[in-house]
Amino acid sequence: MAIAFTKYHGLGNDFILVDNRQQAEPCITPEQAVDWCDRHFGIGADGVIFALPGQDGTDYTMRIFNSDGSEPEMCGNGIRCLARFIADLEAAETGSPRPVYKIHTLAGLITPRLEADGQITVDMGLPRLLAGEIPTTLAAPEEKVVNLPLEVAGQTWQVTCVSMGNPHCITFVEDVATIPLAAIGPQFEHHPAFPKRINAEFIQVVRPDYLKMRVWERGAGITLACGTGACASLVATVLNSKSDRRATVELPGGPLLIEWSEADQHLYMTGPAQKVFSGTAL
Ligand code: ZDP
Repeated sequence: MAIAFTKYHGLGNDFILVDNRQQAEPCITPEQAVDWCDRHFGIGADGVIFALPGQDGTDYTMRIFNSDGSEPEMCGNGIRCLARFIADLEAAETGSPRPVYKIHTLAGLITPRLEADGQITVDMGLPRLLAGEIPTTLAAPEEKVVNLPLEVAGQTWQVTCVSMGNPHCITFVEDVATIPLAAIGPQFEHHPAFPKRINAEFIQVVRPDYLKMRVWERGAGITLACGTGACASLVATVLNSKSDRRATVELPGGPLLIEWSEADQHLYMTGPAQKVFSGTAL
């Protein structure tokens, strides 16, 4: 069956967007998503994102399949792409897209806002810090995991764990450029301490308001950017008294501005989302 799609990226984290507003379930299977994401035999992307009808009073629902077919709870760069995609759909249909959308996700309500300068700011909600919420067995379920030792690849790493709806494990390093990410990333992802696997971020604190990050993503491997990972990393740097509550996080694909609000304790992420091309998958 021919299915129309549009490809977008947020800082090189690229997604195939599908207008799935006619039905509540994604119109392709996880197995098809794996084929679509293949960079040689398919369209090529880090994931497939579906714009579904809203629920619980929201405007739309977002679901996403990673490039390995697994389904994450949330996706920060992806929801900026979704907001741009919806705005493009609404502009074509009504001529006047709304600037703010309430999006239902498996991580709860997420609210992207289109800014006048073309950037998108997303209210990413509250971080979750308890080991049971991550989930991880590195501490008792009601305890936080801040600067605790984890054995990976014959080395002891001091890690901090944060959930943005999806699970993240953050490690501070002197120099992100020298981390053997392709070798150690899978060993973090599949470590038995993480029953739902993990996204692994490596952070170099350049200044309290400027962090450098590299990421190994659960279900997608090395990617150029990870919005939930940048938010989780800012929370981890604050918990370790290494950064301000507002910082630029520089990813291989470019910078995101992240703020952990004092007022409502939500994470706010500002960054771009760009359309690349539209097509039909056969
Ligand atoms: O949690 C996971 O399985 C991630 N691979 C989801 C995707 C995260 C993403 N890169 C982001 O920007 O938050 C899309």
